Amino acid sequence: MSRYASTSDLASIAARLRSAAHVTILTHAKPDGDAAGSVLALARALRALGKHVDAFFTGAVEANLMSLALPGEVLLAPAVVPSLTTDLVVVVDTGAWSQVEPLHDFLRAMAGRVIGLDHHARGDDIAGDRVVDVSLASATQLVVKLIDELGVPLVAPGATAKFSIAEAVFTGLATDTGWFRFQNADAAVYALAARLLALGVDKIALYQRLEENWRPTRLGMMARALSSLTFHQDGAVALMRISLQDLAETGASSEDLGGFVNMPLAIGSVTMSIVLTEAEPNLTKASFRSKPSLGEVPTIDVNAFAARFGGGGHVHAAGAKFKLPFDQARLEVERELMRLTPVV
Ligand SMILES: [Mn+2]
Repeated sequence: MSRYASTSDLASIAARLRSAAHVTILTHAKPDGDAAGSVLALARALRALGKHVDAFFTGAVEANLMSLALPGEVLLAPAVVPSLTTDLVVVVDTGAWSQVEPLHDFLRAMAGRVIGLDHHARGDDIAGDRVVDVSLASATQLVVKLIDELGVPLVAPGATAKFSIAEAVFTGLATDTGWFRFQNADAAVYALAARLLALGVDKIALYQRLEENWRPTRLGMMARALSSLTFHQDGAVALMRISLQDLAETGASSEDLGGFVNMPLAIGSVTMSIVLTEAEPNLTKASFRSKPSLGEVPTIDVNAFAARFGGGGHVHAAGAKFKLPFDQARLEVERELMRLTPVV
């Protein structure tokens, strides 16, 4: 298995994009703020250069995230199928086949004309030419470097920052760092945030559009999730479960569940949080989060933990899928938790 790493550089990718007339931009299914922000930022930059751009979100998209896009700015796959007549495809914020399932046929057909821009530690060979930088907190940090290489201003002259490249970049930066709280919010993150704020990005308005714009069903489901909480490894690991029955009874949908996995990290003893979500009767999705170590307590590498189940992500945020019924997936996770080096 070849290592998932850069095979190209931003200057070469910028050159390929400059010579393309029609570019298609994709990201992982069920996009988060960084995925959506990366797609929108790159789409806006390439359109500013006069390119014909098909920008796609795939799978269920939170209504909050749709508020980032202007009407008609993005297409929704798989309902809309990407056109094979495009010159180049750019896949942002993922390089894993498992995260672009509805687009496999399209991406295989486009082989050789797919570019990857990612900041994840694990991925596959979707893109022949790719830049992978795991030191970056958000994929939008990488996208903005490419846009700077292309020479496109982050806010068009005379325009406001709303619906600008800058706003899309800020969205990825803010959401992938937990609004600048996580360990990955380093000096480079704050420096880029300062640049974007100086361009007029309205962080309060953006926070309200993205984080304070939920339906009541989210809180109903939150109550369910919290009541399912169990503790493992002497209280160091918190596990929550969300079943199809919970979703049916609260009227919530998967779009209402974003960020739940972070809630148990508010508990002092908890260094790792897990949410298991029953997506289908034989498909369970797991989200893993861990807290950075402050000294005595070792950090749990959830990327390595997720890898035991064929998943992956980052040291402090990762995911995995189980083609198993809900209770069996939970048993698998609990069994692996027993093998975790004790953390107290
Ligand atoms: Mn990301």
